[in-house]
Amino acid sequence: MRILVDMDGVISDFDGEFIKRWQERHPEIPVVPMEKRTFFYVKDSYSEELQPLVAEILLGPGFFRDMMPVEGAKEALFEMDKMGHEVFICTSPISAYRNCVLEKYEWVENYLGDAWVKRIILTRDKTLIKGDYLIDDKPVITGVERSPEWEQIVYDRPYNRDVNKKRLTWANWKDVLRF
Ligand code: UMP
Ligand code: MG
Repeated sequence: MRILVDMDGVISDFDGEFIKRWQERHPEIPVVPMEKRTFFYVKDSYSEELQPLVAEILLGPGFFRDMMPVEGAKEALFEMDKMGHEVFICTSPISAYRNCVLEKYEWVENYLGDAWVKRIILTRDKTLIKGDYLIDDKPVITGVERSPEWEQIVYDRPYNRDVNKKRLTWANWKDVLRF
C-alpha cells in the first residue's frame, strides 16, 4: 500500500505549539482550549481583533520547527515502513511560506531522520497525489482533482469529529487499517 501521512496535527503537534506560544506571549488573553476548537483553522476560534495575533504566531520563526512530535507517530511511521508499505509525508505549507517550508524539512530531519526527508511531498493540492490512503486531520480535503486516488482516513481531532469517515489515532491505527 502507498500511505500518505499528513504532518501538522498528525505527526507534529501544531496545536500544542500554538497554545504554548499563545500562553507565553499573551498570558492575559485566554487561549481557546483544545476541546472547544471546533474549527480546523485556529483563527476561526478567535475574534477578529485577535486574529492578527494568531497569524503572528503561525508565521513567526520557529513555529514549525519547534512543534513536539505527536505521541506514537514516529513508531507508527517506522512500523508501516517495516511492514513494506510505501510511506510518504504529504503536507501543505502555509501560503506565507518563508519560515514554514525550511522548518518543515528541519523538523522531519530532526525527528524522523534523513531517510524521511526524501519522503516529503510538499503540496498545496493533495488531491493530485497518488496513494491508497491519506491520513489527515483536515475535515474536508479539496483540490483540482475531484476523485483523488486515495481514501482519507481522518486523524481524530476535536475539530473533525463531525466527519463521517474512517478515523484513527496512533494508539489504534493497526485496528483501523487492517491491510
Ligand atoms: N494552517 C493554518 N492555520 C491553521 C491550521 C493550519 O494556516 O489554523 C496551515 C498550516 C499548515 C497547513 O501549513 O495549514 C496545514 O496543512 P495540512 O496539515 O493540512 O497539510
Ligand atoms: Mg494537518
